[in-house]
Amino acid sequence: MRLTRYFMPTLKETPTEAQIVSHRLMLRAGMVRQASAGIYSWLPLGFRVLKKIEQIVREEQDRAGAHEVLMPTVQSADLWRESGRYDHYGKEMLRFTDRHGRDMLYGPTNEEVITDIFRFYVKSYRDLPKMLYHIQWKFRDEVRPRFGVMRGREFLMKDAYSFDLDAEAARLSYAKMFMAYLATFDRMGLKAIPMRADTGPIGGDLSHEFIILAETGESEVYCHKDWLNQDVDAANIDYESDLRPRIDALTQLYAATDEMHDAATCPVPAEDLLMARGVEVGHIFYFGTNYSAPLNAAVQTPDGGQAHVHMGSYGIGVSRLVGGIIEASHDEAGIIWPDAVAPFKVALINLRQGDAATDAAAESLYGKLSQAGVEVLYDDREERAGAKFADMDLIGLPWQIIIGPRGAKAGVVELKRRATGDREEIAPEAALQRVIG
Ligand code: 5CA
Repeated sequence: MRLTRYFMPTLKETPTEAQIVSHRLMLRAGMVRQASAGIYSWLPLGFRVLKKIEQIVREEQDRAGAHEVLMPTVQSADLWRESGRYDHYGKEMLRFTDRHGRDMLYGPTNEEVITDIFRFYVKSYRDLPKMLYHIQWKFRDEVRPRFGVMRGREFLMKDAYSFDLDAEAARLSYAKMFMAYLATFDRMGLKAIPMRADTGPIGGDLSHEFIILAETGESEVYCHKDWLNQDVDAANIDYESDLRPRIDALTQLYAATDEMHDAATCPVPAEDLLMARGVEVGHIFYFGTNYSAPLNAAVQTPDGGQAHVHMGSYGIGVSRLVGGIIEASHDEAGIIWPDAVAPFKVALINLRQGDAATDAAAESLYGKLSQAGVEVLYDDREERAGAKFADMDLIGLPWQIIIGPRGAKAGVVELKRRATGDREEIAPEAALQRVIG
């Protein structure tokens, strides 16, 4: 992509309304534009990151055996009256009536809609277990939308739902999602710590929040300091096996959110206990028959009876993750994208646009990078070198390849790794191999 043809409206000034670093950097990098309080348009650079995150989430859900569907954003109030949640949900729910006077709502979550789909089609224990998920916009009329996309009113969520014959089987599904979450966040370069959590308005008796540590996080958390070094070996998961022993081993180390933590009963000695702030990027729930009973989602059991299915629901804040990753990975100069979610892999910086030899060297390398399928953003603007460096450090692509008149003459480029600042002068061909490899 040539920057002169792209739409990346970076800002020089730090926007005053942004209180936390990820929000400031997202606005400055031209990733999002606020449309109204807590509601954002995604500009090209931000949208690319959102899509990358979404794709990793999708692949790990698929790997865990969940199947993707797409449910609507607009739901009928009737289903929520059936489940009993319509009156309780409160002001966070955006409610409206259609032209025929029917009560509608913009979905804050989808337990009711998915249970309605399930009960219509699935009638026998033989069809269980099933896990379905979708990645769809939600609306929650938060009292205080803040921190940019981290606490929006409209936000993108992956929500999955599991259906099982009984509590024992449902816990196996819960364990699959638990491990899928560790794998998902691991692939994004994040250390997400699962913590026993309160179930809130979703209900149920078993729940974990997945929290990444960041100073500006909204959640106060307590965990054993060894969590920071614990390797979850997330790449290596056999979803056909019972994952519970592995999870038990992992969760022997203490971790709890503020609501669940009790200093009096905490098993960790004070010197090993880490008190920190974090961002909740995922939340999973097992809630038995809380929805299947009122909505009458039942299947035939092996002995010929009928039983309400046991369900769980599993959320990931896809749009929140864009901000969360920046909170966890930035420096004074800007964002440092983990490779897996970077909007482009390489920034190709032409230091003297208009100089024939430099242009020729940059064009040639741009062609080769594109040919090799490397996502490259070519800064071909007629701008000062300092401004180009500042913009490219701000948007935080993993690699920078810098070409100036001196290097063009000598047949070398400078290759810089954004995360470490390491630089080396090498032949263009060698730089190409390095960023591919
Ligand atoms: N039905 C369940 C699981 S599918 C549910 O709604 N869970 S939740 O309320 O915990 O939301 C799931 C995830 O969505 C959260 O972990 C968080 O990462 C994200 N999320 C929740 N509210 C917001 C918000 N206002 N802005 C951005 N992300 C949010």
